Amino acid sequence: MPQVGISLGSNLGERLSILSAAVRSLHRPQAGLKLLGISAWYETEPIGPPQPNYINGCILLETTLPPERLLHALQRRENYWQRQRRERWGPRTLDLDILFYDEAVASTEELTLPHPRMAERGFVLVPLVEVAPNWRHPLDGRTAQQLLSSVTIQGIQLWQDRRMLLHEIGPIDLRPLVPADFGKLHTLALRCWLATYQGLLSESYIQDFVEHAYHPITLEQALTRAGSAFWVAQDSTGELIGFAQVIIEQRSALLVRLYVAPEWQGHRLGWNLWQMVLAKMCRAKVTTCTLTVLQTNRRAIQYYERIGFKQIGLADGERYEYKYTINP
Ligand code: A4P
Ligand code: MG
Repeated sequence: MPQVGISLGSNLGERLSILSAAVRSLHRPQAGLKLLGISAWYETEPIGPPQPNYINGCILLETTLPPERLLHALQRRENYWQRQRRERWGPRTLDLDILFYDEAVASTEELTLPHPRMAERGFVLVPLVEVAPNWRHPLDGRTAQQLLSSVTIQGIQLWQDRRMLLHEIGPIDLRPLVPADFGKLHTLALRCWLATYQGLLSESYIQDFVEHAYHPITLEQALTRAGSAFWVAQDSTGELIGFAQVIIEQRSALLVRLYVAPEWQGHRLGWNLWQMVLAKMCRAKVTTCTLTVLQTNRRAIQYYERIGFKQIGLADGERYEYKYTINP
């Protein structure tokens, strides 16, 4: 099956969550798109007119789509992020370029292969060598690694070192909660609560609370409440492994819950889930997200602070209030 290198870039909005949502959306084995590799993310100084710094990265895909159809699939994803095309090389929420399609050479009005400017650009080649070091440029004969050694890498800095491993990102899907999930969600919530609040709340309190908060009637209300968005994450076998709910009112959102199955903690699912939720809020033009957390829940506090929430005060019930400001 053909292998393609794709370069990703963003310099507007919540750059990282847009990019990681784009990467996830490009792993669709049934639709002929399979992720083979993901690079680290780099922050790069802009080439072209003055504009904010970019985050860039590369992925390697295996695909059954012919080149033009792949290009259209990428353009639909750019459009989803309200990509505006005002000036050439101007700022954008998402740019997806096909760097190469195997060793194909093509030049039509729509598509040039390999990408005509890839060999000059450090922000393309630095991440590319992580996923396809031995790919050989069909016109110039050099490998990606050799191309990299002849460009400057000034202005390119590692932004997120830990690569998103395929087994973590590929099979995970975030989708809206539906009533058929209620039973499974109740079981998962109880496991999450017991793991999270062990030693902080009594077991009988936790059981009563979950019984009520994850009762089908309460969940039905959560689904139908104005502005409420409730998502579940599932693995490739369809098992629920995380969930999140936000209530959006105009430009603000309240993060009501964000939980990851205990056996998935430490696997970056919490981070990925948050990035997915953030991407949804960003699309809904939300500018701030708040939450409250029990003062004794050190683990959750550490987690929220690590992902960028700032404490803004106290809330009822011995809780802290936290706020996250979303990039416009
Ligand atoms: N097109 C032709 N070949 C391809 C291909 N291999 N992949 C056509 C994707 N598209 C291809 O692209 C314009 C047209 O190119 C498309 O309609 C498609 O039919 P576009 O994405 O609408 O516009 P663009 O991206 O502004 O144009 P261009 O010329 O592709 O820009 P570049 O070269 O991608 O540069 N600085 C940093 N640090 N990081 C960046 O990521 N990106 C750019 C954009 C400028 N400066 C940057 C970065
Ligand atoms: Mg482009």
